[in-house]
Amino acid sequence: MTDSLPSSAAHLLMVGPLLPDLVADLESRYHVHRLWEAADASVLLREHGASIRGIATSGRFGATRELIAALPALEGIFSFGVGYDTIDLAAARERGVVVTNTPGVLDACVADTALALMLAAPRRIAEADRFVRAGRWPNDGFPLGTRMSGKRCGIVGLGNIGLQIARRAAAFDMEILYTNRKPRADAPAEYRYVPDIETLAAECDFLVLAVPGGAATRHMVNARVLDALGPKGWLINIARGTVVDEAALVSALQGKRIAGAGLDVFEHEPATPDAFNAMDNVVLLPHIASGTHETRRAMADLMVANLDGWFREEKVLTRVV
Ligand code: 8YV
Repeated sequence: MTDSLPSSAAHLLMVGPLLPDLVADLESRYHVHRLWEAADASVLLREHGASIRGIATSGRFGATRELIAALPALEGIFSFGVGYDTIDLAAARERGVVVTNTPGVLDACVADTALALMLAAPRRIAEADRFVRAGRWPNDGFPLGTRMSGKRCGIVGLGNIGLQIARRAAAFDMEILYTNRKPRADAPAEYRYVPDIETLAAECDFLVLAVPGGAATRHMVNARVLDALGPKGWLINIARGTVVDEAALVSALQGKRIAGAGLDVFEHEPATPDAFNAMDNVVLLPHIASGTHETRRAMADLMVANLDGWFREEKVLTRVV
């Protein structure tokens, strides 16, 4: 907390560490209380809870009903990230608390990451890198990969990120299929709508997840969907780990019932199943889809604009609730 700020500056509770530049920005404008650094969170909440008007958080740290209830003066929850499945929206609504996220600015980088995984897994890019570094090239042959371009790309959730994935995949001469709550009227006519995920999995080579997390999509990819994807199908997840029944995925991979996977998100991240470590047909990323200097800066700017907008004139740019 910076003492040189005017006492009229709003008090914010930061749930977990955010981008250092963003933290510095926020600390120059607001009285920031760092929840994750408190030796005892309940002591911090007892001492400062009554003066806290905003929560600064991210998709990773969220905001629970319990936390919202501990802050009687709370006006807004401002999240760094587009996904808000870890924020208790019902609790926010009940309290009349505004919730904002950072949509739009990260679509391109998240879609880029989906394509990176779609190339890396079947073309064995990460495995090939390990092969060269291990000094094996002079003595061993490297196995052939599987072609990605020209195959069928099945997108689950044709939102803004899904659309950007589709555009990129189309540039790789892929046929685009998608499932969504309903067909997207503004989607190019050549994108084929499939009413359910199991049929989509059966008809595509790459099943690419781009739906929001939360109760409605939990374990949408289960053993049946994976079996429909089949031994030549690849699962790509840049959405949320909870969308996939991870135990079923491990079992499908172990039984070679799908070809492989490219994963940026995990059901219990940052923990990942040990079984993945022995699988060369699985590419693992530590939830970095939006992790570029440019995109994280744009997300930070949008989050600050929401915060400043709210505390100056009760106006926000990207409201969820
Ligand atoms: C961020 C994300 O890494 O936007 C999201 O929903 O998952 C990512 O962009 C995350 O919000 C930061 O924790």
